[in-house]
Amino acid sequence: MAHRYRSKLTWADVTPEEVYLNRRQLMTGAGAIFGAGLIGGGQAQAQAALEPTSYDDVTSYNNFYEFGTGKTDPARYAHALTTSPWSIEIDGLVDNPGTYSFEDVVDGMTIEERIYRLRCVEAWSMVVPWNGFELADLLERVGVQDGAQYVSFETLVRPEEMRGQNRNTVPWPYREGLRLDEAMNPLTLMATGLYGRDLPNQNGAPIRLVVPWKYGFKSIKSIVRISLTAEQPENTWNMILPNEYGFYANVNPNVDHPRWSQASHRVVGSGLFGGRQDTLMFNGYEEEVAHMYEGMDLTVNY
Ligand SMILES: Nc1nc2c(c(=O)[nH]1)N[C@H]1C(S)=C(S)[C@@H](COP(=O)(O)O)O[C@H]1N2
Ligand SMILES: [Mo]
Repeated sequence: MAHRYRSKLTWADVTPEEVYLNRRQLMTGAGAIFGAGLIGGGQAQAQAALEPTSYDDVTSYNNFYEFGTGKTDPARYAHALTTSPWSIEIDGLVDNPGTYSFEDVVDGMTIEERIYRLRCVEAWSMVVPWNGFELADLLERVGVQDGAQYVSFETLVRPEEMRGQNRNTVPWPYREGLRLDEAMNPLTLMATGLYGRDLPNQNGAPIRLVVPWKYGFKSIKSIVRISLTAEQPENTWNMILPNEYGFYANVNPNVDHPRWSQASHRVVGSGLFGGRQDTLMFNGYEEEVAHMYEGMDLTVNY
């Protein structure tokens, strides 16, 4: 496979700063570490000062309306979900459409660790060490046809196991979408685990999307359908509240939500540097993704 620039945080970036700086001094060519890091210069320093959100917080403070609207509902009720067997329908403008088992999808994929900040539109954030593969690798395997311009995703509908689906809080299935170039961006991950373990049900087992430069609602969980389309697909929060949530949902500290500021966020958990943090353009991933939005008015395409 052709070499592709892979940009990711490493454990070094999220180790408490003092430990990290000591480790750096022991390494030769330490500059390369920062150079290969997520973002350069002063922002890299800010990233280095982060520590990953604890496993407990990542798995007990969740949004997953299929199990209820409370932050602790998913951890309480998602165990009821059967995640094996699991199949994913891949259809639309692809060379090899079909129903793939979870095992088929993961087989042959390179599972890597990606430590990403997740920024919810509700103005809180976490740092999560995900395990997964690039969506681009899956799309290349199924063969994207000419004319495909978007990718849409759907979550499972199974009210017997997903108790929140017995209420019409959102129109089921939960759905999301990306422009094809966004889907092919090397940062876009299909996550199958976190902290080196299988994905807990409350985090979207057995497979979910992670798009770190977009608000968390784009990162759809427990995916059962992926479609390649010519038209821009619908996405759940835009369907419900179009004036508050757009299709793009790029993290942007300069475009406030109609009901609250997006300039800063609360860091979930009691980490070393917990508290509030300034929100960065594209959630800190500007270097990797800003080129995709050149010429677009991000206050219109919010
Ligand atoms: N199917 C589905 N996916 C979903 C959601 C949801 O309610 N249903 N919530 C989204 C929101 S708002 C956020 S912030 C993230 C939270 O991911 P986490 O619980 O793993 O931190 O999942 C997103 N994916
Ligand atoms: Mo969210």
